[in-house]
Amino acid sequence: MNPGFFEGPLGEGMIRIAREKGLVDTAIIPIRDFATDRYGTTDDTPYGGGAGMVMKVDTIVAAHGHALKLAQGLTARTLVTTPQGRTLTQDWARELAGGEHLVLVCGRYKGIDERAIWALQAEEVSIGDYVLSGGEPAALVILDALARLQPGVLGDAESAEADSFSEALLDAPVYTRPDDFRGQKVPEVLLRGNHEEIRRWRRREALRRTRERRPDLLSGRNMSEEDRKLLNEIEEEAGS
Ligand code: 6GU
Repeated sequence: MNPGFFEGPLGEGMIRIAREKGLVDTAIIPIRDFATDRYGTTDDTPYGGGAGMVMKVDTIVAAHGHALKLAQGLTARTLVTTPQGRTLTQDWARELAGGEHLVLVCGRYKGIDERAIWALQAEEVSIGDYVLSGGEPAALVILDALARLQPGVLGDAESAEADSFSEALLDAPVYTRPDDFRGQKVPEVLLRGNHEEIRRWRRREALRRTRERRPDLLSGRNMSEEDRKLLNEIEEEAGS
């Protein structure tokens, strides 16, 4: 793992705000510090041959032991980043954010010795169906997703918003000044200032986008009377 990778991102944006408010505490543990030889070896060639290197189980277990010591008795959960893992979702993020302490082990592309998963009692996490060269960017993604869910990190308005994503709908489009950009106009309804009309419009556009871009999010869903009605209107429009 490359500790320098984290310096910039931890000092910016949402994660920085959460840390400054004392709502999130982070520690970067360079795995190399726990190498068992004097050359700082953290990986080795795979048994059975093949390309790439595999992270050594003894090193990982030692570094993990240190991470648990830093947790000072808090209940810790361990995640290992890997494209083979369970995909992170907002539901899982919410569950993880509610935990006391998280240890994130950044795997490298070829992976870590399988025995480390069991030794650490770890869960494997992926952030999507594509391959990163290392788990570090994935760890930052996970950290951002969890930091913004800590109570007090977001303002009230935003956190109410965050709750609305628990509905797993895509957002309606948003606009700001000017109301006419090279002939592209902001939808009238947003300029009129009728709040009930705006709420309904946003709901309709959220449903429309979700239907167009992520129909999978709508399929297994309990729909309110209003949503059903709006979706019917959308479907009639689309059909005609
Ligand atoms: Cl968590 N790690 C790596 N190396 N690649 C990934 C990933 C994680 N999630 C998607 N691709």
